Amino acid sequence: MNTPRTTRALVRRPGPRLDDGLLTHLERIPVDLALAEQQWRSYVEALRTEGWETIEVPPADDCPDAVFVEDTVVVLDDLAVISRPGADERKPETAATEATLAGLGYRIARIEAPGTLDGGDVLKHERTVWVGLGGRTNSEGMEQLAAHLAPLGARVVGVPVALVLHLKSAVTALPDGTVVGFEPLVDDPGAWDAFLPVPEEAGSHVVVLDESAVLMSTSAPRTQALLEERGLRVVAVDISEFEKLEGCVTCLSVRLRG
Ligand code: CIR
Repeated sequence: MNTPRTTRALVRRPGPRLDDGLLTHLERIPVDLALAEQQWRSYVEALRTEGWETIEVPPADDCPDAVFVEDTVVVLDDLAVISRPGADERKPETAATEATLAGLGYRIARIEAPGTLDGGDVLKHERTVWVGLGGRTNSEGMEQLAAHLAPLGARVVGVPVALVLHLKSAVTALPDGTVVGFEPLVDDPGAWDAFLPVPEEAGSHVVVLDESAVLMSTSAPRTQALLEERGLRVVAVDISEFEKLEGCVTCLSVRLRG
């Protein structure tokens, strides 16, 4: 891209209790904390290399899952909708995200009880916002999000999520809006007009870097090749320690545009 970009991303460094992170669908495998810290630094460095300014949300060392900062907020234009995580252990994570975004000048809205919503359940492409309804996000949370986003012209669509933790554990969108997912773990592949099956679970997870590039995990080499054949440039990072905790590349940042 030749035009200057004003893209920023929130990140949050892993804390000392990372190994106590919640698990829903996976058996626990011990996390190597030093390796996780190194992988996190490489992830942040990859974003920076791609032209993203990274902004750290202050750490929440009492919250093992705080590194998965995506779950604490949904940002559209100048509005930050602070989430209300479905897992009680994660509810304290949102305060510092809110303070950080307020400090950056974002308007703040909040998901309130009895609504619950994790940012990982929210997939956006242009003005369409799909919300995964499953273990973490309920219909009250989705309706509150829809009310906050409606003035910005966004259309919210609910989709079921039962086979994985979050909607974005199952599907994400390529820069052109094509939704990618590993079909055995997608509850309703028919929910999207343009759906591209990928051959690996981790291939479902892409972070859009720009119109022609995505960030992915090194755990999905066959999907990487598939996307490169489609003309995309793929930046691959090793996030094995976060994958042990049901995390993926999307969960580790919140992209802010504009
Ligand atoms: C959790 O269960 O909440 C964390 N161990 C993993 C969260 C991953 N976040 C995401 O998919 N957006």
